[in-house]
Formats: sequence, C-alpha cells, structure tokens
Amino acid sequence: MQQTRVVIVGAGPSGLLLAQLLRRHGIDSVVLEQRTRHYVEARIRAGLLEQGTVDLLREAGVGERMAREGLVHNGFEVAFEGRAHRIDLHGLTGSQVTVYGQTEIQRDLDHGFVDNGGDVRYGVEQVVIEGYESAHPRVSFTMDGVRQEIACDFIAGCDGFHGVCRRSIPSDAIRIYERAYPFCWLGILADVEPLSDELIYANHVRGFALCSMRSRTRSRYYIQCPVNDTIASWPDERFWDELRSRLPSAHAARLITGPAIEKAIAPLRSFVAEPMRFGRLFLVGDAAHIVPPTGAKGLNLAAADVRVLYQALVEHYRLGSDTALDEYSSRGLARVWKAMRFSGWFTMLMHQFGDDPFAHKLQLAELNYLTESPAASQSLAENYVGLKFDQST
Ligand code: RFL
Ligand code: PHB
Repeated sequence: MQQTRVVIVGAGPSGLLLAQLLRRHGIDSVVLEQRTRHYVEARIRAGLLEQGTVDLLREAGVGERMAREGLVHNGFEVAFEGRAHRIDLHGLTGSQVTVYGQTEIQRDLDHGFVDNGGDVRYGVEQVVIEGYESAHPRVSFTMDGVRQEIACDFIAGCDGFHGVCRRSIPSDAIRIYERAYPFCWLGILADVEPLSDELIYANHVRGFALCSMRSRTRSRYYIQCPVNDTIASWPDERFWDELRSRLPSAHAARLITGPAIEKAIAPLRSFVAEPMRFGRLFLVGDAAHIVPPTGAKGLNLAAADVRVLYQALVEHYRLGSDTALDEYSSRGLARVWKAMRFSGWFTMLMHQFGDDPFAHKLQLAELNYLTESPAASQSLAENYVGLKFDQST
C-alpha cells in the first residue's frame, strides 16, 4: 500500500497551500483532486487578500508575482443615498489589503508545488476516507479506472463545501449552523479599466452593488439579484444599466463598460461545521465554513486554517507535541465565528431584503453612523483588513 504523512483531499487554494508549506518543512503529502488542473486554475472566485494571507503566501515561497502584480489598497468606499464615503483602512488600522485574484494564487501554487515535484493526483474519483478515529487513517480512490489506497498519519479535508470529507462524518458527531440569504450575486469580469482605484460597496434601493477589480485593466463587478434569476436573463447591456443605476451619479458617469468575459450567479450563505477536527481528520477552509462574500473573508479564513494546521503538524513531527493539533478546532472556530459575525453583519447592512421601509431606514442610519463615527469606522476597518491572530484565536 502507498504511504505518506498527510493525505490532502482537494487541490484548491487550501489544499495546495497546506501541501506547499508542509513540504518546506520536510513533511510529505499526497493531494487528491477530482477535477483537472486546468479546471481548478480557471475558476474565478476571490480577489481580496488580508495582510495575513499575503504573509502566509510569502512564507510558502509563492509570493513573488503577487508582490509585483498585486494591487495594495489603503481604503475602500461605501456608497449610499447618492454619496460615497471613504473608509481609510490604513489610517484607521495601519494595515492594508491586496487585490490579487484567486486564479493567480492557484497558478502560483501550481507552479510552486505541482511543477516542482509535488504529488497531486488530478482526476481522482470516489474518494473514501477511513480509520480517521484510529492511529492509521487510509484514503482510497479510483484513478484511470484503478482503485488505489494510501495509508497516512493525518487527513486534511480541503475539499470545499461540496466535498466528501465533511459528509463522511456521522451526523451525530458534527453540528451544522447555517443561514441562507434570499438573494444571489451576479458577477461579471470584463477587460475594462476599473471605475476607481479602490473598491466601492453600494447600498441602493434597487439592491447591492460592488465595484472590484483584478488588475488595472480588468474589472470585477457584482450586483445583488433574485435567487431564481438565470444568466440568460442578464445580457451585458442589462447588467451595465443596472450597475449604473445603483451607483452615485458621478461614479456611474465614469463607468467604462465592455463585453463580459465571465458571468456567474452565486448564492450567499453562512455555514459552520463544528468541530473542525475528528480524530486524525482536519476540516480546512470551505469544507468547514462558508461566509457570504460581502466582507471577502472566505479565502482569508481558509488561509488562516492552513496556517494553524501546518504549524501544528510541524510541531507534531518536530517536537512530538500534539498541543497545537488539539487546539486546531477551538482556535479555528474562534476566528471563524468572528468572520461569520462580520460577513453576516456587512451583508445585512448592504443588501435589500424586500419591501421593508423601516429596515431600510435603519440601514441608512447605521451607514451614516458608520461613516461619521471614527469608532464605528475603525471597527469596520479592523475587521475588513483581518483581525490579528492573537486577537481572534
Ligand atoms: P475550494 O476552492 O472549493 O477547493 C476545494 C477543492 O476540492 C476539490 N474537491 C474534491 N477533490 C477530490 N475528491 C472530492 N470528493 C472532492 N470534492 C471537492 C474541488 O474540486 C476543489 O478543487 O475550497 P478551499 O480550497 O477551501 O478555498 C476556499 C475559497 O475558494 C473560497 O473561500 C473563496 O473563493 C470565497 N470567496 C472569496 N474569498 C475571499 O477571501 N475574498 C474574496 O474576495 C472572495 N470572493 C469568493 C468570492 C467566493 C465566490 N464564490 C463563487 C463561491 C467571490 C465569489 C463569487
Ligand atoms: C472580488 O473582487 O471578487 C471581491 C472583492 C470584495 C468582496 C467580495 C468579492 O467583498
């Protein structure tokens, strides 16, 4: 039977970052991915990185291109009632965020890990995890029609929300906390100059809008849309008209439009699975928790899990101590729930929830308070740039 120290299920950002960090500390792993390398690289998702995530990518030795091409942002704008207010992230927290697409991170990890001899098996099917409550976990899978099995010390479930690891846990051993939101985000990518140097989050009676970017020549825009809408009902022109109508007029006038190179509708949900550890199985990233994207916390939370887990595994192999492994779940969940709170709050503040004028008035009062009060702005800013590790874990 094949043997390795850690089997990592999923070659998304969590899985490959964990594998790369472990390898730098001499800990071997095998990564199992159901999709092709091309498919995983092409998925368009996150775009905004906290400094802690940037630092971890650097520590993993895959931060070089990000340092050259990432866009450092010192603030962002919140727009409502026809005006935009800047949140000075750097002034309020001393920290910044970096715009660098998840597709680019995935490419850098593929280059750093896969192209340098990392063991990733793409296109695997029927992954089954076994024995994780014992000292001898095993993972079996089918590849090219052949059933194989790997014995390991630990399993890392980095297989996202729809993965197999969390679903392998008996329902009486796991507790799920969940909230669905009654709308989706329709997102488009277009090779046009971004509307502004910084991101703009807009609360509007017609619904939420977000102006983001991937580079100085590639824009990423989102609008809130009903859950039953389809891509077919949103031709480019309708999207651009709707986006314009939700922005302050001075911003709308500057909007540069062009053909969408990608268009997708994503549901919003908050989801937490507790605990995040089951014997020798550890759930990491989206496999354990999902936040609505409003605060851009998903990938950053995944990176925070990876940081705690890889350090704990290094401690296990180097010092023979399991203290950090034992704390993985409680430290992770402490951070996760603070990000849940922030993402849920920001989502409730910025979106329309139907025809409730009272609720809308309360949103506007809160937005006014948030942009006028330095204390309230600071609270928003410190959560947005990412809570410090010792503050949150
Ligand atoms: P992923 O990226 O879902 O990767 C999981 C991998 O596991 C594979 N897999 C399996 N492999 C083998 N066997 C099985 N049975 C398997 N089942 C699944 C999958 O094919 C996949 O390759 O999870 P990971 O690595 O934990 O990474 C999480 C992030 O991708 C996610 O949190 C972010 O994209 C969320 N997110 C954002 N996060 C941010 O921090 N900042 C943002 O600005 C941001 N914007 C976003 C987002 C997510 C979005 N969508 C569509 C979900 C914007 C959007 C629109
Ligand atoms: C993105 O650029 O995809 C993005 C940015 C900020 C968010 C969510 C998504 O809050």
